[in-house]
Amino acid sequence: MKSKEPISLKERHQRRTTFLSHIKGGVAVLFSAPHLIRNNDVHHAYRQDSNFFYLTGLEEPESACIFDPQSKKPFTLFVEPRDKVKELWEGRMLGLEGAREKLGADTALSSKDSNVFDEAVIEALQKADRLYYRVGVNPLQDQRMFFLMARAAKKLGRTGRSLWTICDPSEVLGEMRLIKTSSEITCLQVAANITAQAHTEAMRYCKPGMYEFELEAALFHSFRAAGAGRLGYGSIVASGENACVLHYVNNDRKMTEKDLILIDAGAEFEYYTADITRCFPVGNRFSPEQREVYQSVLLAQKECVAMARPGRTLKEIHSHAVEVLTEELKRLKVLKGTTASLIKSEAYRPYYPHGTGHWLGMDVHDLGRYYEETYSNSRKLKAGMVFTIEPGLYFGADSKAPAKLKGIGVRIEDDILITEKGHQVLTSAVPKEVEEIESLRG
Ligand SMILES: [Mn+2]
Repeated sequence: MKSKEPISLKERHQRRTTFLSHIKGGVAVLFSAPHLIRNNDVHHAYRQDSNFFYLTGLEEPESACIFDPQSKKPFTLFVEPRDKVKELWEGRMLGLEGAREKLGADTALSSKDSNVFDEAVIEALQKADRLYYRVGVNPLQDQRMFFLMARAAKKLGRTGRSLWTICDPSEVLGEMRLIKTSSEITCLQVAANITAQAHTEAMRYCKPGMYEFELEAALFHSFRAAGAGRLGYGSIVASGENACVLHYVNNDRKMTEKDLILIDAGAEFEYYTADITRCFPVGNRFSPEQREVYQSVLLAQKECVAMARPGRTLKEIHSHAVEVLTEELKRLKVLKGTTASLIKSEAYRPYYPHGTGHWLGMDVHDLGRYYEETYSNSRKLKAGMVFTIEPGLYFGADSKAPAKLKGIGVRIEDDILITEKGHQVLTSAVPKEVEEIESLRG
C-alpha cells in the first residue's frame, strides 16, 4: 500500500510555482517545525510543519527556506550539512546535495551558519515590498526576522522605502491546500481506508471489562501495521459519559456492558489525515435509549452528507444538522416548543455545542478560509474540497436531559470529498447502520 513518492517531485515543483505566482513582489521565509524536547535529552517524535513539508518535502528540523519570485533561482533551502557522527545516532541526513538533487532546491545552503541565512534574507528583502512570514509561532524567530528587516531597511538607505508589510503565508498556502489534487486525494483515501479498517476492527475487538486504552492501542496497531506514519491527532476512546467530553484524551476507564463507546481517531498517511468518529455498544446491542439517540444523530448525519455538492456551503449543512437535531431533541423529550424558536434561542446548544464540519487534509483541522469576501458569507463548496460531517448529541450527567438519557454521547463523522457532480464519502467502509454494528458486535 505504501508507495514511495505519493506526492511527486513534479507536483511539489508545481506547488512552488503556484506559490511564487501568488507572492509576486514579495519574499517568503518559512521555518521547519522545531524538534521539541520531551525531557532532558529525549525528543518528541518529529513531524514537519505542514506548510513547510507541502512546499519542500523536507522532513528534517533545523531547516528553513526562502522563496524569492524575483530571482532566477527562487527556491533556496537551508539544511544541515551531513554529519557522520549525527548520522550514526539519528540516521541518514539529506545534506546540501540531497536538497538539490532529491528535493529540487535551486540553491542549497547550510543552516548551521546563521550568517549565510541572514545575508540571504536581507538580500531578498531589499527587492521586495512584502514579507510572507508567520509571526507568533516562535518568538525567537520573530525577533530574528524583525532584526533582519531592520538591517535590510538600513541597507536601503535614502530610497524612501523601508517598511515591509508582513503577510501570513498560511493564507496563500491555505487556499492552495484547500483544493486537493488527485494525488492528494489518493493519500487521503489511503488514510481513510487505513482508518476505516482500524475502526471496524475495534468494533470487533471491543469486549466488556476492557479498558479504553486497550482499544486505543488496537487502533494504533492497526494504523501502523497498515503503513500509516502516525496518528493525525490524539485518539479519543470515550466510553459511557466520557463521550460527553468533546476532546477526552485520558482513555483510561474500564468499559462495561452497558456502555456506549465513542471512538474519534484518524491515521495520517504521507502527511494526510483521516478523521472518523463511530459509536457502538460495548455489549452486543444498543440499549433502547442509546439506539434512539444514535438514530437521531445518524439521521442528521446522513441528511447532511446527502446535501454535499458543489455550490452548497458548510453553513447550510450545519444549519440543517441543527434543524434535524432540534427536531430529534423534541422527539426525545429533551426540548419543548416550536422548532423555529428553539433554533433561534439556541436551545440545542447544551446538547450540540460544536460545528458540523471542518476542512480536512494535511492537518486534521486543515487550513483554508471558511468564508467568501466577508465573514458572514459562507464559502461555496467546490470540487476537490475535503471536509468532515460530524453531528452529535451529548447528554452529560449535569445536563437537563431526562435521566434515562444522561451519560449518552454520540457523534458520527465521515470524510467527504466534493466532486464535480456531488460528493464521495471517503470513509464509507466503516459501518454506521445500527444493524451492521450490532451484527459486528454479536
Ligand atoms: Mn473532526
